[in-house]
Amino acid sequence: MLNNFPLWPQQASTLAGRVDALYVFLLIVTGMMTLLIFICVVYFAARFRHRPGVRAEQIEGSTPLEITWSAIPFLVFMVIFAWGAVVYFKERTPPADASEVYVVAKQWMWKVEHAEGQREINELHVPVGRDVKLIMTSQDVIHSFYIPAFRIKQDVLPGRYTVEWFRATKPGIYHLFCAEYCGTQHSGMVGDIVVQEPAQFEAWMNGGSSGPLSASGEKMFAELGCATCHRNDAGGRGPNLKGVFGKPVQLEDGRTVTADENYLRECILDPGAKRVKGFQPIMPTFQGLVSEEQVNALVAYIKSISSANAGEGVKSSASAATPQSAGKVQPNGSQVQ
Ligand code: HEC
Ligand SMILES: [Cu+2]
Repeated sequence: MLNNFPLWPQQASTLAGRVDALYVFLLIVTGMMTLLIFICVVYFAARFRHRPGVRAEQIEGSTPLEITWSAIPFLVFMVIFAWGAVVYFKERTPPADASEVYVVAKQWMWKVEHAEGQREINELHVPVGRDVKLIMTSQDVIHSFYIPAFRIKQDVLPGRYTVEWFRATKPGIYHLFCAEYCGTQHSGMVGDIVVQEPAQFEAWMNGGSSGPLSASGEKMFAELGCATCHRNDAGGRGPNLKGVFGKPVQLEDGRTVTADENYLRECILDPGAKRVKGFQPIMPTFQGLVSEEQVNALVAYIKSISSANAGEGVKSSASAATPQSAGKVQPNGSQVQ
C-alpha cells in the first residue's frame, strides 16, 4: 500500500538517509510539542473552568519554571542546529576524487558533458557507488538542479559555476527537476538520472564518446590562440598554466586568490577582473566568442594539466587519438544549441 502512496521519495544516495533522519527528528520534535500544547490547553480549560463563587487568583512569575522552559527548547534547538550543520557541510563538500560532470542549463533543457567526453541531454548516466561532482552553469536565467531521490538541490546561475555532489547507492532511473521557475516551459525542464552498475556504465561511457573533455579543451586552446601566449615554459607573454589549478595566485592589486573553476572561468570571460601579478594586461576577453560548453572544455583542459598526476592531461589527449576512439570523433565545435 505504501508503495502506491509513498510518503517519501526513494532513497538512492548516501545523503538521502542523513537528510531523512534529520527530517524525521524535526517531525517528532514538532509533533511532540504540538501534542503537549494541546493537552495543556484541554487540561487547563477543564481544571480552571469558571465556577460560581470562585475568584481567579493572580500568580506573579516563577523563576525555576521560566528557566526550565527557556533552557529545554534552547538545548533542543542546539541539537537541530548542530545536526543540520553536519549534514549541510557533508552535502556542500564534494570529495576531492569525485568524477566530474559539467552541466549547462538553458531554457528549457539540461546539457550534460562528462569529463570523459560523453554528452547527453536531459539525462545523466552515473555509476552506482562512485562520487560524482556536478560543475554547473546556465546560459540564460537561474535554474535549479534537483534530484529528490538523492536529496540534493542547487541553483544553477548564469555567469558562474555552482557545484553539487552525490554518490548513488541504487541502480535505477530517478527524476531530475528544474526547481527554480525559469519561464513558460519550466515545468517541462525535467530529465532522468540513470544509475547503472559500474560495468554497464563503462559500456555506456565507451559507446560513441568524442574523447575526453580535456582533449577538446586542448584543441580549442590551440585554435583560439591561447597557446600563443600561454606556453609550456616561462617564455610566453602569459603565465604558464601548468599546475595553476588549485593553487594560490598573486594578483596585480595585491590580493591572493585560489585558482578554482570559477577563477579559470573568469580569467577567460573577464580577464580584467583579476589580473595576474607580473604580467602585462594584454589578455583579451573571450566573452561572446566561446560557448559555455567551450569554456567548460578549456577549464577541464587547464585542470588536466594541473592535476597532481601531471601526465594526465597529456595522456588523455593522446588517448583521444587512438584508433579505438577514432571514428567517433565529432566535428570540432559540434554542440547542442
Ligand atoms: C594575447 C595573449 C593572451 C592570449 C591570447 C590568452 N591569454 Fe590568458 N593570459 C595572458 C596574460 C598576459 C595573463 C596574465 C595577466 C592577466 O591575468 O590578465 C593571462 C592569464 C590567464 C589565466 C590566469 C593564469 C594564472 O596564472 O592565474 C588563465 C587561466 C588564462 N589566461 C587562460 C587563457 C585562455 C584559456 C586563453 C584562450 C581562450 C587565453 N588565456 C588567451 C595572455 C593571454
Ligand atoms: Cu529551469
